[in-house]
Amino acid sequence: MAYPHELPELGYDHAALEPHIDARTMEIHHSKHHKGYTDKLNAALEEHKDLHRFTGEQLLRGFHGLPASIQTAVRNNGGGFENHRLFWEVIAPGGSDRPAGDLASAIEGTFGSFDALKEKLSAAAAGQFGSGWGWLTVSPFGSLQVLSTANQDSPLMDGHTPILGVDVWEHAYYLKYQNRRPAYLEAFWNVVNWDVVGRKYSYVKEGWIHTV
Ligand code: MN3
Repeated sequence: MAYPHELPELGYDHAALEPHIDARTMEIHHSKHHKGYTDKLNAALEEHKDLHRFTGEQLLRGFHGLPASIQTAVRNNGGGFENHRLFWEVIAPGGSDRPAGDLASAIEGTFGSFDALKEKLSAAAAGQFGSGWGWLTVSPFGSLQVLSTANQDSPLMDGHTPILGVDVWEHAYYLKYQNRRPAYLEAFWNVVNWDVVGRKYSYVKEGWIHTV
């Protein structure tokens, strides 16, 4: 039973990503915004008992087969629930500050270099009009891809598995960076935990439907 979906623990202090992401932003982002998506997802699913056994990831992967009456709620709040869950994991303190092993090779093969990937993902995230996310995904065909989505749309809805995401809603950076989204994106690279991203890449490549 995946329902009721639970707000995941951060697993680290709100201040752990200072000075790049400030403690107050982390606190509000996790305990208010992410909690809000979680609660609204549960409220929307309450009457849909047949969907209670599915995880957020499964609901999003099967999005186009959901009853029309619940699609908007799953898209917005299920997306918000899963997107933030991934986000807290990939910015967890510790871990390597650059990709290694198979992921490093795949990044070099696909984008030319690690720096080229950073540039491409930053540009996608900076160029996302309004609220949304920038992503590094494994496409349905196994290749690495950079893309952006609007609002809380998840790459899972289109068969991609996100292994790295950056939240570019203003609530993710406004207190410290105000309107300077590019400055936030520059700081973001200092907090990415490449051990986590590499582990996710390995799971996907091994054909797992991961929820790590
Ligand atoms: Mn957010």
